Amino acid sequence: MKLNELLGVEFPIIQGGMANVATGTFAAAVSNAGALGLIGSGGMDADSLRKEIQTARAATDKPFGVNLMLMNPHIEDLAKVVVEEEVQVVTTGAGNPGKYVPTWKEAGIKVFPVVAAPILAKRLERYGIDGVIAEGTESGGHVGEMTTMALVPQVVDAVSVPVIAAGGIADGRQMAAAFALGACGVQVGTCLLASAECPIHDNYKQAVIKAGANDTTVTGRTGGAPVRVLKNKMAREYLRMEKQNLPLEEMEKLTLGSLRRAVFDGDVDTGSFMAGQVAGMVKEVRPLRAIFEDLMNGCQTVVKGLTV
Ligand code: TUI
Repeated sequence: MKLNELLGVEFPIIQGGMANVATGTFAAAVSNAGALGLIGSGGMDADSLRKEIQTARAATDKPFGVNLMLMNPHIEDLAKVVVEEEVQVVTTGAGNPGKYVPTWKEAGIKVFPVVAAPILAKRLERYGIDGVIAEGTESGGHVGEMTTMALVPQVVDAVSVPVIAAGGIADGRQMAAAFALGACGVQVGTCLLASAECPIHDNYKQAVIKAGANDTTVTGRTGGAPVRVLKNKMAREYLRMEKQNLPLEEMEKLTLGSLRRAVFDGDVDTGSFMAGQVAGMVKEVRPLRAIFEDLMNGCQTVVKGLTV
């Protein structure tokens, strides 16, 4: 099954759920550029999600979806809003969405949970999900342990629904590799942070552009919520506190509101600049359409030119 046909979009590309970044306006811009846009509801409550869905609907006649971050304190309400607002696609992250899936499926929503291990993919298949997004630890934000290279084929072998690869994908070579691993499409986030349409502070875009191959790190491993961010003063301080085994509450003071400080204030010292390992490949701010066309054309060129 072709992912673009399954979703009713031009390219087999889904935008990552990026909390505080992916507004209704941004999701609509992604959909208008030919991929599947998602509203990142990670930092939202029910009213703000409803508003963003209405904004997206007014800005595009193409399909778009909502990403639900399962650690969101308002998750029960948000799970109802996507039904009431007749959202076409839901992706989930940072947990097991099993208990919500039957209601979403009854409402005709296409459901694609993000998983970081094959076991959860297998469990969720029984609930009637439409596909699964296998996200490797290369990605930005909340991450699992497995790499995309090891994870995707093992998820492909574990389930019979379509698999979408995520984590470490920013150009046509990586997109081609995802197809070679058995995926039917890709999810990208980091390479969209530096899009012209992305509504983040310019300091965030510049930090992604300036980042080199070794400039991300994972904070929060000790507390059980590992998050990949660009190295900065905040990240270094957090890692230092983790090494000292300081109490979780002390470290949480440091991260409280830190994603918002990055996205809205561009605070280069105390912000959490979530980004994946491919940040080192992102060199300039470009329009969404150009980013998607390059991914797609690059992928096709690579596939045609393979010699083994
Ligand atoms: O969810 C993400 N990426 C995110 S969420 C987020 S907001 C946040 N902010 C601060 C701390 C934590 C989160 C920023 N980035 N990606 C999808 C993803 N899901 N990655 C890993 C997982 C995952 C992990 C465990 C999915 C399921 C899971 O299951 C555990 C279980 O219950 O079986």
